[in-house]
This record gives sequence, structure tokens and C-alpha cells, in this order.
Amino acid sequence: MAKVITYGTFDMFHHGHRSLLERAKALGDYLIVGITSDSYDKYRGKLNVNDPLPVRMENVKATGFVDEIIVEEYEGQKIDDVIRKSIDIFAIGSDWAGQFDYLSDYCKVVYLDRTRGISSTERRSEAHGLIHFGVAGVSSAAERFLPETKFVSGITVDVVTDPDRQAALSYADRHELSRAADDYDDLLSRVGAVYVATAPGRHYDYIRKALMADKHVLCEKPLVLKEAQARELFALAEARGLVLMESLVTSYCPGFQRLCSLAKSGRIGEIKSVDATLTRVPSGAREPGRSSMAELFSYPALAVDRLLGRDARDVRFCSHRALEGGDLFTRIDWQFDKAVASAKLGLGVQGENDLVISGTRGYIYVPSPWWKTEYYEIRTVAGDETKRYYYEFIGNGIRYVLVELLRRIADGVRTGRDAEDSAALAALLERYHTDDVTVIG
Ligand code: C2G
Repeated sequence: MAKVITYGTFDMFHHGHRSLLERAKALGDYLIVGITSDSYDKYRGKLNVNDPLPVRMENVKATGFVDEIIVEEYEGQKIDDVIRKSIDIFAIGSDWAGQFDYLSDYCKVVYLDRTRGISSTERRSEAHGLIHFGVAGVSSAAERFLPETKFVSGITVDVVTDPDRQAALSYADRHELSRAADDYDDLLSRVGAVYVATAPGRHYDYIRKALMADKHVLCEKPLVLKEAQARELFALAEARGLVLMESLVTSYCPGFQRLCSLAKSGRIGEIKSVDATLTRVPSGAREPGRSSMAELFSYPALAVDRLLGRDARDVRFCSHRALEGGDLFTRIDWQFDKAVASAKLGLGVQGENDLVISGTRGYIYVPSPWWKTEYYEIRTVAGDETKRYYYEFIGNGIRYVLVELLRRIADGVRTGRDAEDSAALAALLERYHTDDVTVIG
């Protein structure tokens, strides 16, 4: 008798899960399914599992393909189960290809093709329905986006589009999507929400078109390059009852939120200075036109905004411009009535990427990568204490934004304070592009 085992969360059970179980059973005579416990799912970074364990177990059992159900509770349990239960075959969906090869020392490992494109008729209820996402624009951001969606319940990515059709086809293939759309209109007709990851200069047109087609939108940063455009798009989203969000992960990660609350609680006295550095040297040849302002400015702008507000008396930019208008390095200085702030951005220049919040009674030190806030220290003047804080930052953070987006869709909440953040950021970028910028180099 051949014994097969497979594992999963099986949240919001759909025909992709069913088909996986059916094919796993067909590999042998006896099928065991390990269903993740709620706490193990949290541990492995699934933030918003919808159905409690008993419901997920019931759904798996109801397929009739399963001979035994167990609960998966810890990392490393798969090896123990395979040995303990004398398993012949371990089967799992192809989205995990290669990741369980270590089990081949104990049994045969089979990756079964995952089901592409989950039909919307599978939706269990409107409030908890699957949101079908389309990806507009094949870019490095789009590459980072897809793996994160796997950790968020209630989302399926079905389709992609890019002016370069070959790039779209290969993205669809690489990420096992059901198709590459013929064009953007075709994509919009197939989805309920769009992730816009085109060049920033094209965001406005893509977002507007999606909203006009009644689709929710998540857009890579920077949302747009002009304040008026940001305000117009948020007003349009609001009027049409749609969610529009900028994918600024720092804003939604728990560590950063706690950091801001602590800094503003008076523990370090009055905040007098916020100084942030965010630099990197991209691997490979420098691509012309890449700009540290476009790619990195959102993060320090958000920190300054949250800690000191938006009514700066003056903001000045000093840029070292490189190939084709892209800036290699930019220093930004803010002047407020009672405080100052500075940011150093580099794309092709490396510095110490930390954030320091200085107050009249002490300071907070956030080491790199402060924009994925995980760890920080508070050091008070009295010198009597250094207190350390740690919060987990999971994956690349996009899942925090996605969970918030789903919450807003489900709760009927449309725009949050982030609409103002995006508009303020666009206003600063607009200044950078139209005002006098000191140029060096
Ligand atoms: N699956 C599929 N087609 C889909 C979606 C999921 O074939 N469209 C498969 C997955 O590949 C997996 C199973 O259905 O084999 C269960 O999927 P999930 O509930 O998402 O579980 P997962 O997070 O993949 O956990 O320890 C747990 C395992 O590592 C798998």
C-alpha cells in the first residue's frame, strides 16, 4: 500500500485545493493531509488566515479523497511525519518546487502543477470572496510582489500585462499565472483589482483607467509625481467606492508604527531632529535614468512626515545627477518651526543606512534596514538606560499592505491617512522636479 502525504493551510477552500488533493490521492492508496495550525501559520508569516482550523479540516475531509488528517504545528514536522508514518510519497503544489527536495532522503518527492486561475464562481461569500489581481508592468517590483501574495489569504493573481508581450508571457510562465493579457483593457476585464508596477511616469494613466473600470488599485511607489494628480485619483477612488493604495510597506509594518508612537510619546522629550540615510549600490551595470529620489525618497519622507508633520517652512534638495537625469545621490533638508530633518539618498553611493530621532531628553537609534523596522534602541540623556525593542518584519513587507487592502475592501473603508501621505509625497517630488535644486558633480 503506497502512502502519500501532503500539507497546506486550505483556507477559503477552492477547486485548486480540491484538484491538488485529488491528484495527490491518485499517486497512491492512502492519503494523509497535514493541515497547518493557526499558530504555525502565524509563525510562517501567513497574516490573515480566514477559516479556523476545524473549518479547514472539515473542508478537506468533505472532498472524500482523504484517509487521515493531521495537524502541522512546527517547522521540521514534515521529516518527523514522513518517518513516523512510513510515507512513500510527499506531494505538494508546484509553487513550492525545489523547496522540499530535502525530504527525498526519506521518500519520493512530487511537485504537482498548481491550478492556474481560480474561478470567481468559487467565492464563498462576497465579504470573504477571493480578490482577483492582475499585474500591470513587469518590473523588479512585480517580481517581489508575486511571492508575497502566497502568504495572504483571499488573493489570487491570474493575469499580467506589459507593453513587451514577451516579458509578460515569461512572467506568467514563471509565476504560474493563467495568462498574459492581450493588453491593459483585456486585463481590466478579467480582474477585480490591479497592481500597478509600471514606470512611475505611467502610473497616473494606469491608475485612472483602472478606477474608471471599477477596479481597486495597489500601486508601486511613488504613486504619481504631481500632487494634483494624487488628489484627483484619491477623490475618484472615493467617489467610485474603490480602494487605492500606494505600496509603501514601511507605513503598514508594526515596528514602524510602534517606533513613531514611542518617539512621539515624550520619552525622548521634544523631537528636534530626524536624520535618515537610505543608500545602496545596485548590482550589475547602472541603468540610465534610475533615480534615488524616485526609488527611495518615499521612506525618509514618510518618517519625517510621521514624526514632524507636513508644515515644513522650507525643504531644500542637493543632488548629484548622473546619467540621463537620474540622480546618484540627493540630500534633502527640511526646516520646521521647532525642528529640522535631513535625508541622504544614494543609488550608486553607499552610506550607513540608519535613522536617528534626536530629542531633548534622548534619542532613538534605528539601524539598517530602518525602513523595514525590526529593531531599535532608545537611549536617554540620563544615561541610565538603553532600552531595546524588537518587532518582526515578515517577508518583504508587501503582505502587510495587501492585508490592509483586503481589510478595507471587506469593511467598506476606502481611503485612510495614507491618501494624504501619498499626496504630500507627490508634492515634494513635484518641488524637486520644478524648483531650483542645487546640483553637484
Ligand atoms: N494549490 C494549488 N493551486 C492553487 C492554490 C493552491 O494546487 N491555485 C496547492 C498548493 O500548492 C498546496 C495546496 O494547494 O500544495 C495547499 O495550498 P495552501 O493552503 O496555500 O498551503 P501552502 O501555504 O501552500 O502550504 O506546510 C504547508 C505547506 O508548506 C503548504
